Amino acid sequence: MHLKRYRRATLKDALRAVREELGPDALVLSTREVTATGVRGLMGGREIELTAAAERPMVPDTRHSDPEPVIAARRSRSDRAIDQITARLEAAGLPTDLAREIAKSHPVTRRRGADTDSIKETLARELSAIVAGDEPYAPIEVFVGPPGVGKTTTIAKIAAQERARRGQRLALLGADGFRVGAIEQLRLYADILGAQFSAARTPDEFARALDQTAHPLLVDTAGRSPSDDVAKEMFRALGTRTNVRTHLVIPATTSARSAERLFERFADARPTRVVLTRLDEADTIGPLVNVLLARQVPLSFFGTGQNVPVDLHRVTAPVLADWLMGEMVQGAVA
Ligand SMILES: Nc1nc2c(ncn2[C@@H]2O[C@H](COP(=O)(O)OP(=O)(O)OP(=O)(O)O)[C@@H](O)[C@H]2O)c(=O)[nH]1
Ligand SMILES: [Mg+2]
Repeated sequence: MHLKRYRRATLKDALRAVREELGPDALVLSTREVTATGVRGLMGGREIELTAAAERPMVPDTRHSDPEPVIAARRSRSDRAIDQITARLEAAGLPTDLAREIAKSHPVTRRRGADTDSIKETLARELSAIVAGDEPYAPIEVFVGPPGVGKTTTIAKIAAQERARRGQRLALLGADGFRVGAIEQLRLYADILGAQFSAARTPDEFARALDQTAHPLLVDTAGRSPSDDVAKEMFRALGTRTNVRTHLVIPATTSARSAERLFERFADARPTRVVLTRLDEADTIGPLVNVLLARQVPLSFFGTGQNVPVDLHRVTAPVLADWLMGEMVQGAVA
């Protein structure tokens, strides 16, 4: 659809110009009387402004060069502005379709020459569904995920930050009783922090520990799939409780496909949050954002390095937007 605006002395003149340029099928969208341009306008002269639309491209008019910007041109300027924002978001690693959707939701009046801050505001707004924010702890917070992704480290960072910030001591439960040293690592952190610690090696011990340990309780699990019999029973014990929030811990370097597989593998654990670790090693988290949006699972924490406790951040909308636009958060903001 091609739009063009005409200004002529009379309606008849304007209609003739439309027919000559856009053909007999052109559609007149609006007409109005306006102050004439130039000297005639200064003398109080009036003229007709007519807007018309046609299916076919406009024929260049060499007889009457219209000084008014045409609406079609204005449209394409807006498209170009969307293209530019899309390109910025793609450069940040967001998949093209998602980048374009977000660019389109950028306020129309701020599209041209959009600065990074305004793009971050739009990102923060559009991605709020996958941000857990500064929510209070559930009585039982469980961390599951494949081996070596940073479950124990994440728990230690959370407990240490809470201790430092609010003097709150979160209790720790090690349900990873199958590997020598696995529980000891968590026990050591609990000792340092003066936190209550318990360990569970069997599903019975696990159920007892969930009831008897103080809350909020952070639960570390074995880095194995819940399809293992013992882990399965433990997850079943958790599934019967309403006071549990389960976080799936995934390295930020995971591909979208692998993340999908992890969600399937840990489906029994019913994760309702995702912790991304190793952001310090990832170029972008754009593809994972897409997976989380599709599943509507919010991000709870970002792990940004090996240092306990500073390399952990609660995921708020501005924090997520900062990371996506390549502006990393420094220091603890949990
Ligand atoms: N670079 C980087 N390393 C991390 C991060 N989080 C954890 N690590 C490191 O990853 C390694 C494994 O961390 P753990 O916390 O033991 O991982 P886990 O998931 O508990 O491992 P398993 O108990 O064996 O399943 C350690 O060397 C951590 O220091 C992170 O955000 N960035
Ligand atoms: Mg561990």
